[in-house]
Amino acid sequence: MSAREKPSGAPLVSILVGSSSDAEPIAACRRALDRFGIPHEAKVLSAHRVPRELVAYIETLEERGIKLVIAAAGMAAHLPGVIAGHTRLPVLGVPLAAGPLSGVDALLSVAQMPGGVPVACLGVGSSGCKNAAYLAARILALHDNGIRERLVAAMKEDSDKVLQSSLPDAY
Ligand code: RP5
Repeated sequence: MSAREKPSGAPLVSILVGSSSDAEPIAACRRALDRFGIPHEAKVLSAHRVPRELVAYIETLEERGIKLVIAAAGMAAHLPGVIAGHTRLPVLGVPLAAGPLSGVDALLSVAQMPGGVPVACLGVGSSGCKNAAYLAARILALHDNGIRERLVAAMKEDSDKVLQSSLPDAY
């Protein structure tokens, strides 16, 4: 499947962000999921601004066949933790660099979950969003050969790119 082609079928991954202002970093996640052929849906739902609507949405996930959730938010980023409190699906949390603390606030909020309510915390920003997609692919590949094959191919492409790269002669 080409990087631009949208995977078809019922969504396996739900992507949630806290605000439409999070669109740019989360695009890296969506592109990587497309590359792995993983159908996904993406929504804006804030744990602070629309808490009731968020919970109502989380309650639909399992019955619709969603296998895991990727949740990204900035500032006092409670979105991944609140989701983890309302579902038994794995939650991958991405802290985003929004506001005056450039993501340190969100990093601590997403990483420091109390025992028994796990959120797998990725790095801050776009690279964390991209890694959330790669981690989702690794998890889904355990039971899906198609995803496993596309993941292996993508990892090979990534490695080849490094091996074919070089530094310019002038420095
Ligand atoms: C968080 O607050 C969002 O995830 C976003 O990263 C940040 C700022 O949101 P806006 O004020 O731009 O809507 O909830």
